[in-house]
Amino acid sequence: MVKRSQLTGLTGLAEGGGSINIQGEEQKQLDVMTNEVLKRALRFTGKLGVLASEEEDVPVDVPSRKTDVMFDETSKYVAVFDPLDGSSNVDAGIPTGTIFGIFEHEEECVVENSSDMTEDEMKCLVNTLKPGTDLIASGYCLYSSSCFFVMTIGNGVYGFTLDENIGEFVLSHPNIKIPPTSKIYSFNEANMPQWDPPMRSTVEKWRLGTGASGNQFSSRYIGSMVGDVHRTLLYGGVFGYPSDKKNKNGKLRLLYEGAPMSYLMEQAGGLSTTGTERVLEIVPEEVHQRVPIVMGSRDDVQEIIDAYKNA
Ligand code: P6P
Repeated sequence: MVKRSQLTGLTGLAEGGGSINIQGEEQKQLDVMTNEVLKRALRFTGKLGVLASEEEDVPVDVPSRKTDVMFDETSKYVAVFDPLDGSSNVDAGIPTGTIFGIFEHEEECVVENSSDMTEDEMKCLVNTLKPGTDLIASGYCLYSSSCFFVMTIGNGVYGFTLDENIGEFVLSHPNIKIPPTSKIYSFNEANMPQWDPPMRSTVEKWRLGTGASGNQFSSRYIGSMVGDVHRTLLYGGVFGYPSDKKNKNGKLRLLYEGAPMSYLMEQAGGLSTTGTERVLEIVPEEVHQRVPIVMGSRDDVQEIIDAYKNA
């Protein structure tokens, strides 16, 4: 859908701009459609108890299908996802991606109709949403020069590439490990004057080649988290959206962007921090809460952590 969107009129805003999601962002047509595709595919598994999406105001309880022979009450999961992260880039053909995380689903939230939930039902569904340390799987799909599928189930990071000739994802990166040090930082540098001093001073050193590694860094930033994270995993580097004066919690969402990507990063031997705490340990209080994130090559992210500690 993404690849052909230029030809099928699927670029541009949903409902001519009238569709605003809970983030207060104008939804693209593809935001809405990819969200539906993902919900339908996940429902079809019969294994899903709850899902939370960037494009859904509140978590959606997936009605049990007792009649379905595949249905198995005990193996319900919670899926959290951003169906098309970086969608504002689609119209220009810049890489975008889907980010997902999977949790076990213990809480039994019987929600008749998730559009008019009671306070308790809402609390129950939000309780279903756990810290990143509870993730049992996470990953992303990157729609770029190739279509990549990168995932972890807690025992390393595996990367697949879609072979369109056979319509299958082929294991192309059997064991992704991020280089411990790097020469690439990946931030929206326009926000640098607003960053916390430890963040600003460290990146200024990297620019001058006077940081801990002595490496002269270069800047790479495509404004699409999945593409920036994929390059960081393969080449090494430090990607992030740190806290700044305007946005104390940065811009990225904890549940379906920060935590799933942090799980991958740690599984690949990297680190992911807010500057002062490990992203995976943050317990969500609100489905769409934002989190400051600096993730990537272990030694370089450690330099940021140390700078915050010393400050
Ligand atoms: P900015 C895309 O909108 C996104 O959520 C991430 O994919 C990306 O890393 C970030 O926002 C880009 O934000 O403010 O630098 O354009």
